Formats: sequence, C-alpha cells, structure tokens
Amino acid sequence: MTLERHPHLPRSPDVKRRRTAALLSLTALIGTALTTVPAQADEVEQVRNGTFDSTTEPWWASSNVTAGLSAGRLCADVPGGTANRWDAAVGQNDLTLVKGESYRFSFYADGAPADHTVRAIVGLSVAPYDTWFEVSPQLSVSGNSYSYTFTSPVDTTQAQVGFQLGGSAEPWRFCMDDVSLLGGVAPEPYEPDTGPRVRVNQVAYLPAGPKNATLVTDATQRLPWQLKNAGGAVVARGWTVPRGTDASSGQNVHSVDFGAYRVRGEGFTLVADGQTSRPFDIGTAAYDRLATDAAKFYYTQRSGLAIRDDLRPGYGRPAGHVGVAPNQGDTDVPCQPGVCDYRLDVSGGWYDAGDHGKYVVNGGISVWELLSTYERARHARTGEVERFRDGTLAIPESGNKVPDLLDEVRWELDFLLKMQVPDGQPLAGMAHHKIHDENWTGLPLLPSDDPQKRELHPPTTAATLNLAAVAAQAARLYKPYDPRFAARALTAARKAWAAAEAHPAVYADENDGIGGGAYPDRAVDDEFYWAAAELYLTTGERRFADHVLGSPVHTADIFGPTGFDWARTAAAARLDLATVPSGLPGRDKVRRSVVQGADRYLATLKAHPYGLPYAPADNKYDWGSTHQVLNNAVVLATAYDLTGAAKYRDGAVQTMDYVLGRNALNISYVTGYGEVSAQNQHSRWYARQLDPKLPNPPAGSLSGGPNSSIQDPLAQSKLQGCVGQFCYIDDIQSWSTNEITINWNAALARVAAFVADQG
Ligand code: 9MR
Repeated sequence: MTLERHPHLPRSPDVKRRRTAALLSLTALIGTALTTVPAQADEVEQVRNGTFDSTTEPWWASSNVTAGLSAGRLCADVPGGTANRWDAAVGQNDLTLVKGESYRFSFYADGAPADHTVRAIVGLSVAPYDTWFEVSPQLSVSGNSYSYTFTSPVDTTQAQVGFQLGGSAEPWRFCMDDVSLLGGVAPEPYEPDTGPRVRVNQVAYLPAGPKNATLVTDATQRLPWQLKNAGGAVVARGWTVPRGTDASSGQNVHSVDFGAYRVRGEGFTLVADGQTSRPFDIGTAAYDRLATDAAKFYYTQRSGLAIRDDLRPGYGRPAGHVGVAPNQGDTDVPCQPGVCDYRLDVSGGWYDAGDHGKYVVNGGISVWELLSTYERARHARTGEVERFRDGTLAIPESGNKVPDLLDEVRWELDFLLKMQVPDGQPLAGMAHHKIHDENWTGLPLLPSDDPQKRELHPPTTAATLNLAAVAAQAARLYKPYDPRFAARALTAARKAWAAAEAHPAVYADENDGIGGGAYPDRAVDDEFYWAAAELYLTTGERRFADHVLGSPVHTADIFGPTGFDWARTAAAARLDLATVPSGLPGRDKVRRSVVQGADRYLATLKAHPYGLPYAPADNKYDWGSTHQVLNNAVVLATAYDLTGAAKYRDGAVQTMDYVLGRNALNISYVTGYGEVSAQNQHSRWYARQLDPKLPNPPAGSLSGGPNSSIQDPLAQSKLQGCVGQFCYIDDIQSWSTNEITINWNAALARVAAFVADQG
C-alpha cells in the first residue's frame, strides 16, 4: 500500500517550539548519558524519509486509513470500530536489522482526541509477523517525542517499523514526524531501581515466626539497626551480621534478625546504614488473603467459559475457544497433520500461562500441587481444612457444597480426561501431550480473539502418566463429593497406566515448539513412579506398591538444588507416600528421605544471606526459579508436618520473605503484594503494559522470576551478563523471566496456605 502524495505544507512555528521543549527535557533527563557516551562513528539511519519534508513515500497505510502530509508531518485519519490494533496502521517495510546490534527507535507523535494509544513496533513485515520491539505510549494532543533503545535478536532485511492504530470505537487522528531507527548506537545500560538497601519481606512476618532482613552495604563491620513502628517509634534494636559477598547477587551484604520482636501491627520499617526499608506488617492476615488469591488465579485462567466480572471485577471477559469466531474453538479439534484422523472435544481446562496453549504435562503437576494443598490440610497437624471450603474462591460453583478448591481443580481435571485417546483408536488410553495454536500469536490477544487453528499434538508417555497420577489422586479426594466422577477418574487412571506400560518410551519432540511450548521430557522413570504411587495410595493394590518399591527412583536422592517441577515429578510421589496414610512397607524410610532433603534445604537457607533454600549449581537460576524456591519450601513444610520440628516450619515460612521482597531487586514477585511488586508479567490478556484498557495480572499472580538463561530478546538486550538474582525484568516482553503459569502459582498457593496455617 502506498500513500497518496500531498503537497508539502510548512510546519507551524508553534508546533516546532513545543517539540523543541519536549526534546530538551528528554535531553535533560538523560543528560549525563548523552554527554559521556560519544556517538559511535558508524551510527546509520535505517528509516527512509522519516521527516516527511515533501512526501510520505515510501511509507504505507492500511486501506482503511487516510494518511498524507500535513504541516510537514504524516497524519492519519483512523476509522472507529476496528477490533485489533493491527487492523489500522501506517508503516515502512524492507528495513535491515543486524543481530546483536542496538538501535535507537525514536519518533514524534500526537493524537486527537486525547489519550489514544499507538502501538509502535519493530518487527517482521511478513508472516509470522514476529515483534522484536514494541511500545504503546498514550498520546497527547500537543505531541511528544519518544525514544527507545533495543537490541535486535535477528538478522533480517524484511524488518518493518509499524504504527498500529486500530482498536478504537471512535475515529481519531494520528500524526507523526522525525521517525528514526538508528543502527550502531551503544546499548542502553539498564539499571533496575532497587530502592532502599534494607531488604525485607514487604508483606508480613508472622508474629511468632522468624523475622530476617538483608542489608546491602559496603561496610565490612557490623552496623546498628532499628525496628520502627508505624508512628516512627523505635520498638527494637540490634546489630547486623556481616555476611561478605553474596554469590547470588554479587553484593556485599549483612543480615538482620529481629525475630525476638513479636508484637502485631502494620507499617513497620527497618532502619540501618541510613536507609529505611519498605513497610511491612507483623501479622497473619496477609497470608490468609494470599493463599486465597493464589488459588483464585485459576478461575481467570479458565478456557471455555466467560469470566464473570461480578466474580472478578475488572477481569470479566468472553469465553475463549468455544468455537465462536474468530476462535476456531476447542470443541472439535483435529490432530496435527498425520498424527491422527479423529477429532476431540478438548474444551475447558486452564490456559497454561501467558499463551493460549493447554498442556497435559504442566496441567498434571499443577493439579497435583493444588490437590496436595487440599490433601495436606486433611492430614497435617496445622492443616486448616476450612481454608478452601465452599464459597471461599468466588467461582461459579461456589455454593454447591463442594470445597471451592476441588471445584476449581475439577475444571482442569475434566479437560485432562478429554485429552485421553478414545477406545478403538491407535494408542487408546494414552494422553495427547498438548493442544495449542498452529502458530504463535502476538500480544495482546484475548483468548476469545485468537483466530489460530488449534491442533492436538501426539500422545506421549509423560502426558499419559501425568493423567494416570492426577486422575488416581482425584479418585480418592473427590469420592466423598462425587463418587461417580471419582470412579470415572480411577478408570481413566488405570487405563492410562496400562497404556503407558504398553508404550513406555513415546516422547514429545523437543522441536515441537511452534505456536506453543514443547514441554519435552525424555526421562519418565519419575512419572512412572509418581503414577504408581498415586494409584497405590488410592487403591492399595499390590501391583502398584511393587512398582513403587521396585523403582530406582524410590530410593534415589531426588531433593536437588532446583527442587521439582513439571519435568521432575518424583517429589510429588515421595511427598505423598510420606504423608498420605498407607500400609506401604518401608514407609518410615520414605519419611526420613523427605526430612533429609529438608535438612539440606535448611542448610542452604542458613548459609544464604538472603535466607532462601535455593543455591543452584554455578548460581544458574532456572526458568521459573521463584516456584522452585517455593517447591523447596514445600519439602521443608512437609518435614515440619512429619516431625513437628520448628526449624523446618521456620525455614518454609522464611522462604516467603525472599518471594515477597527480601531479595537483590527489592521486588515482590507476587502481583499486588508488597509496596513494589511484579505487575507486567507476560500474558496475552493481562497486557496492561501494552494496552491501558486491559488489566494487569490479578493480585496473587506469581512471576517466574530470575532466569540466568534469559532466552527472550528483551531480557537479552537489558540483562546481558546478569548475576543470579538480577536476571529478571518486570516487562511483559520478557517471557523467560516474567511469565505467569498454572504450575508456578500452584507452588505459591501451597506454601501460602502452609504459612497461613501457622498463624
Ligand atoms: O516452564 C517451562 C520451562 O521449564 C521450560 O524450560 C520452557 C521451555 O520449554 O517452557 C516453559 O514453559 C512455558 C511453556 O512452554 C509454554 N507456556 C508458557 C510456559 C512458561 O514460560
């Protein structure tokens, strides 16, 4: 598409003055950087005719947009009534980007009437339209200049600079000028704002629990600290303990222990080295709320039904993937070509994360951890069975006399059962690994707006065993409420077990990562062990006990530094064998193995100046590290449940401090908890960072947190060379450090419920 040519009109002097002022203030803001970093010799402009002095060539506009020259700018009249932002756009194609090179993307823009948003992108001009950089500033009528630096993750000659203008109900007018994409600039150093150097749990310490903090300081000798109440009165004081250099952050730190203070209250601060911490409470209420919010997270992840705004104010949305256009629906889904010739209704379930995919492997561990939260409450000395009773989670099923947590998990279980290959088909009884879009989609995109074809991917042994494990676990827990469902679940579990035994080595293709995550897992001994354990605990049958006792996993040391997760599931079995009553021979030894694992995590926590039970080899924080930290706390909590020894309880409780702000970045990784918390997690529908009309993730959403491998381009451009805890950025584009997922939030719900139970 090409614009019509318009005669050149001089820009009004008024406009020019305003723009100079805007540029000046920008220069003042970043003044030092501009004067100390000399312009590199080889800075090269990539955009052609960004100044619109006499023509708009070679810029294009979508056919519904009327664009042309106006006062030496490009102005575009945008129609109202388009759905997506890319439904109306102007842009320029055929730009060249060099992988690893940094670019400064800058432009001037205004919009009338006020408060319209432009989505400015640098991306691929052809399918699949990858976006490498994007921003969505809200425009003013008087205009502003914008400038950003990013690093290209690719080599291409097909890049595009695009200004997406659609999605407005009303027509509006957009104008731009001085569009520039300057190559060869110096990468912009990223300095996270870490606030005061006294690092605390920004939410709450338990009155009778441990209370620890970390001070970042150059001082090598001990320093005095003071605990102040909300009125500023000093209520406790003491001395810091110098801890040297912390490997996980590279910082010189001291630790502070103020556990002797046990008075409840709000708005405490800790003062040391001239710094005042962010405020915190001493009390239990926040953990009751957090346990509930962490579990409420799942309703808004539901696929296949409309989310009610009366139940989640601000989060109502139409049903996703029920077959209403533009969705192709999950009610009648084919396999990938060549995989099968039947179609399945696999509607329902939870969306995995920030994407619209649904994966049996990850669904399995998520269901397990939520059901184990429920099951623990029934067996543990401090278990609070009423916590997730009927009516606690504000879901459509509230009021049906079934505990809300079971209702919520049932939504996923019903989906998992639908993923089982039907009788009479090849591989009957196995479970399809996953179902998701044929191609990756961009952000933002409501589930109901996803136009992609949905496809079933091949069955795998891992998925089949996930199904066997959680369907067996469900069979014992739902029996009092819905015996028919319990029986159906057990039948499905047995069938899945038999199918896995018949096909013990069918693996997901690790390259099957287009349109959804691969979730590859070629080590399934642990899934066999887990499924056998759950089947045994539910049925008591000898053959399942035999499998458990004969498995090398049963006696292996499974409590390693990075805990357990969707791919490493042996701990799910071991913890349940240790805690769910059964007649398993050698059960004492199983229980001892959990306590030994906990001893190791406790030693890690004690040695760590930030007090977390996580010290991965080579300081390499893993994808979703926050939930691995929390899963290590689950082992500590279980050791407390088994032994009653306070040191394990305190270890689990103390782990929350790290997650809620006692860390190198001084950030709470749980949205809405703590003065500064993660809020821009990668999600297609909680995409407020990209579209102010959309919400942030709901309170109680756990971010994946630091990930040393920084796989996404945004993190790569900002965090190159980061140390451990610093490999994180609260940006929606950082899908490898800042996503939300159903399995991570399950770990949060599990530990938050435990901590709340200690009140
Ligand atoms: O959490 C998963 C992580 O352990 C894997 O290393 C990574 C790559 O396979 O995938 C992560 O899971 C993502 C999944 O593939 C797709 N949905 C979002 C998940 C979280 O990022």
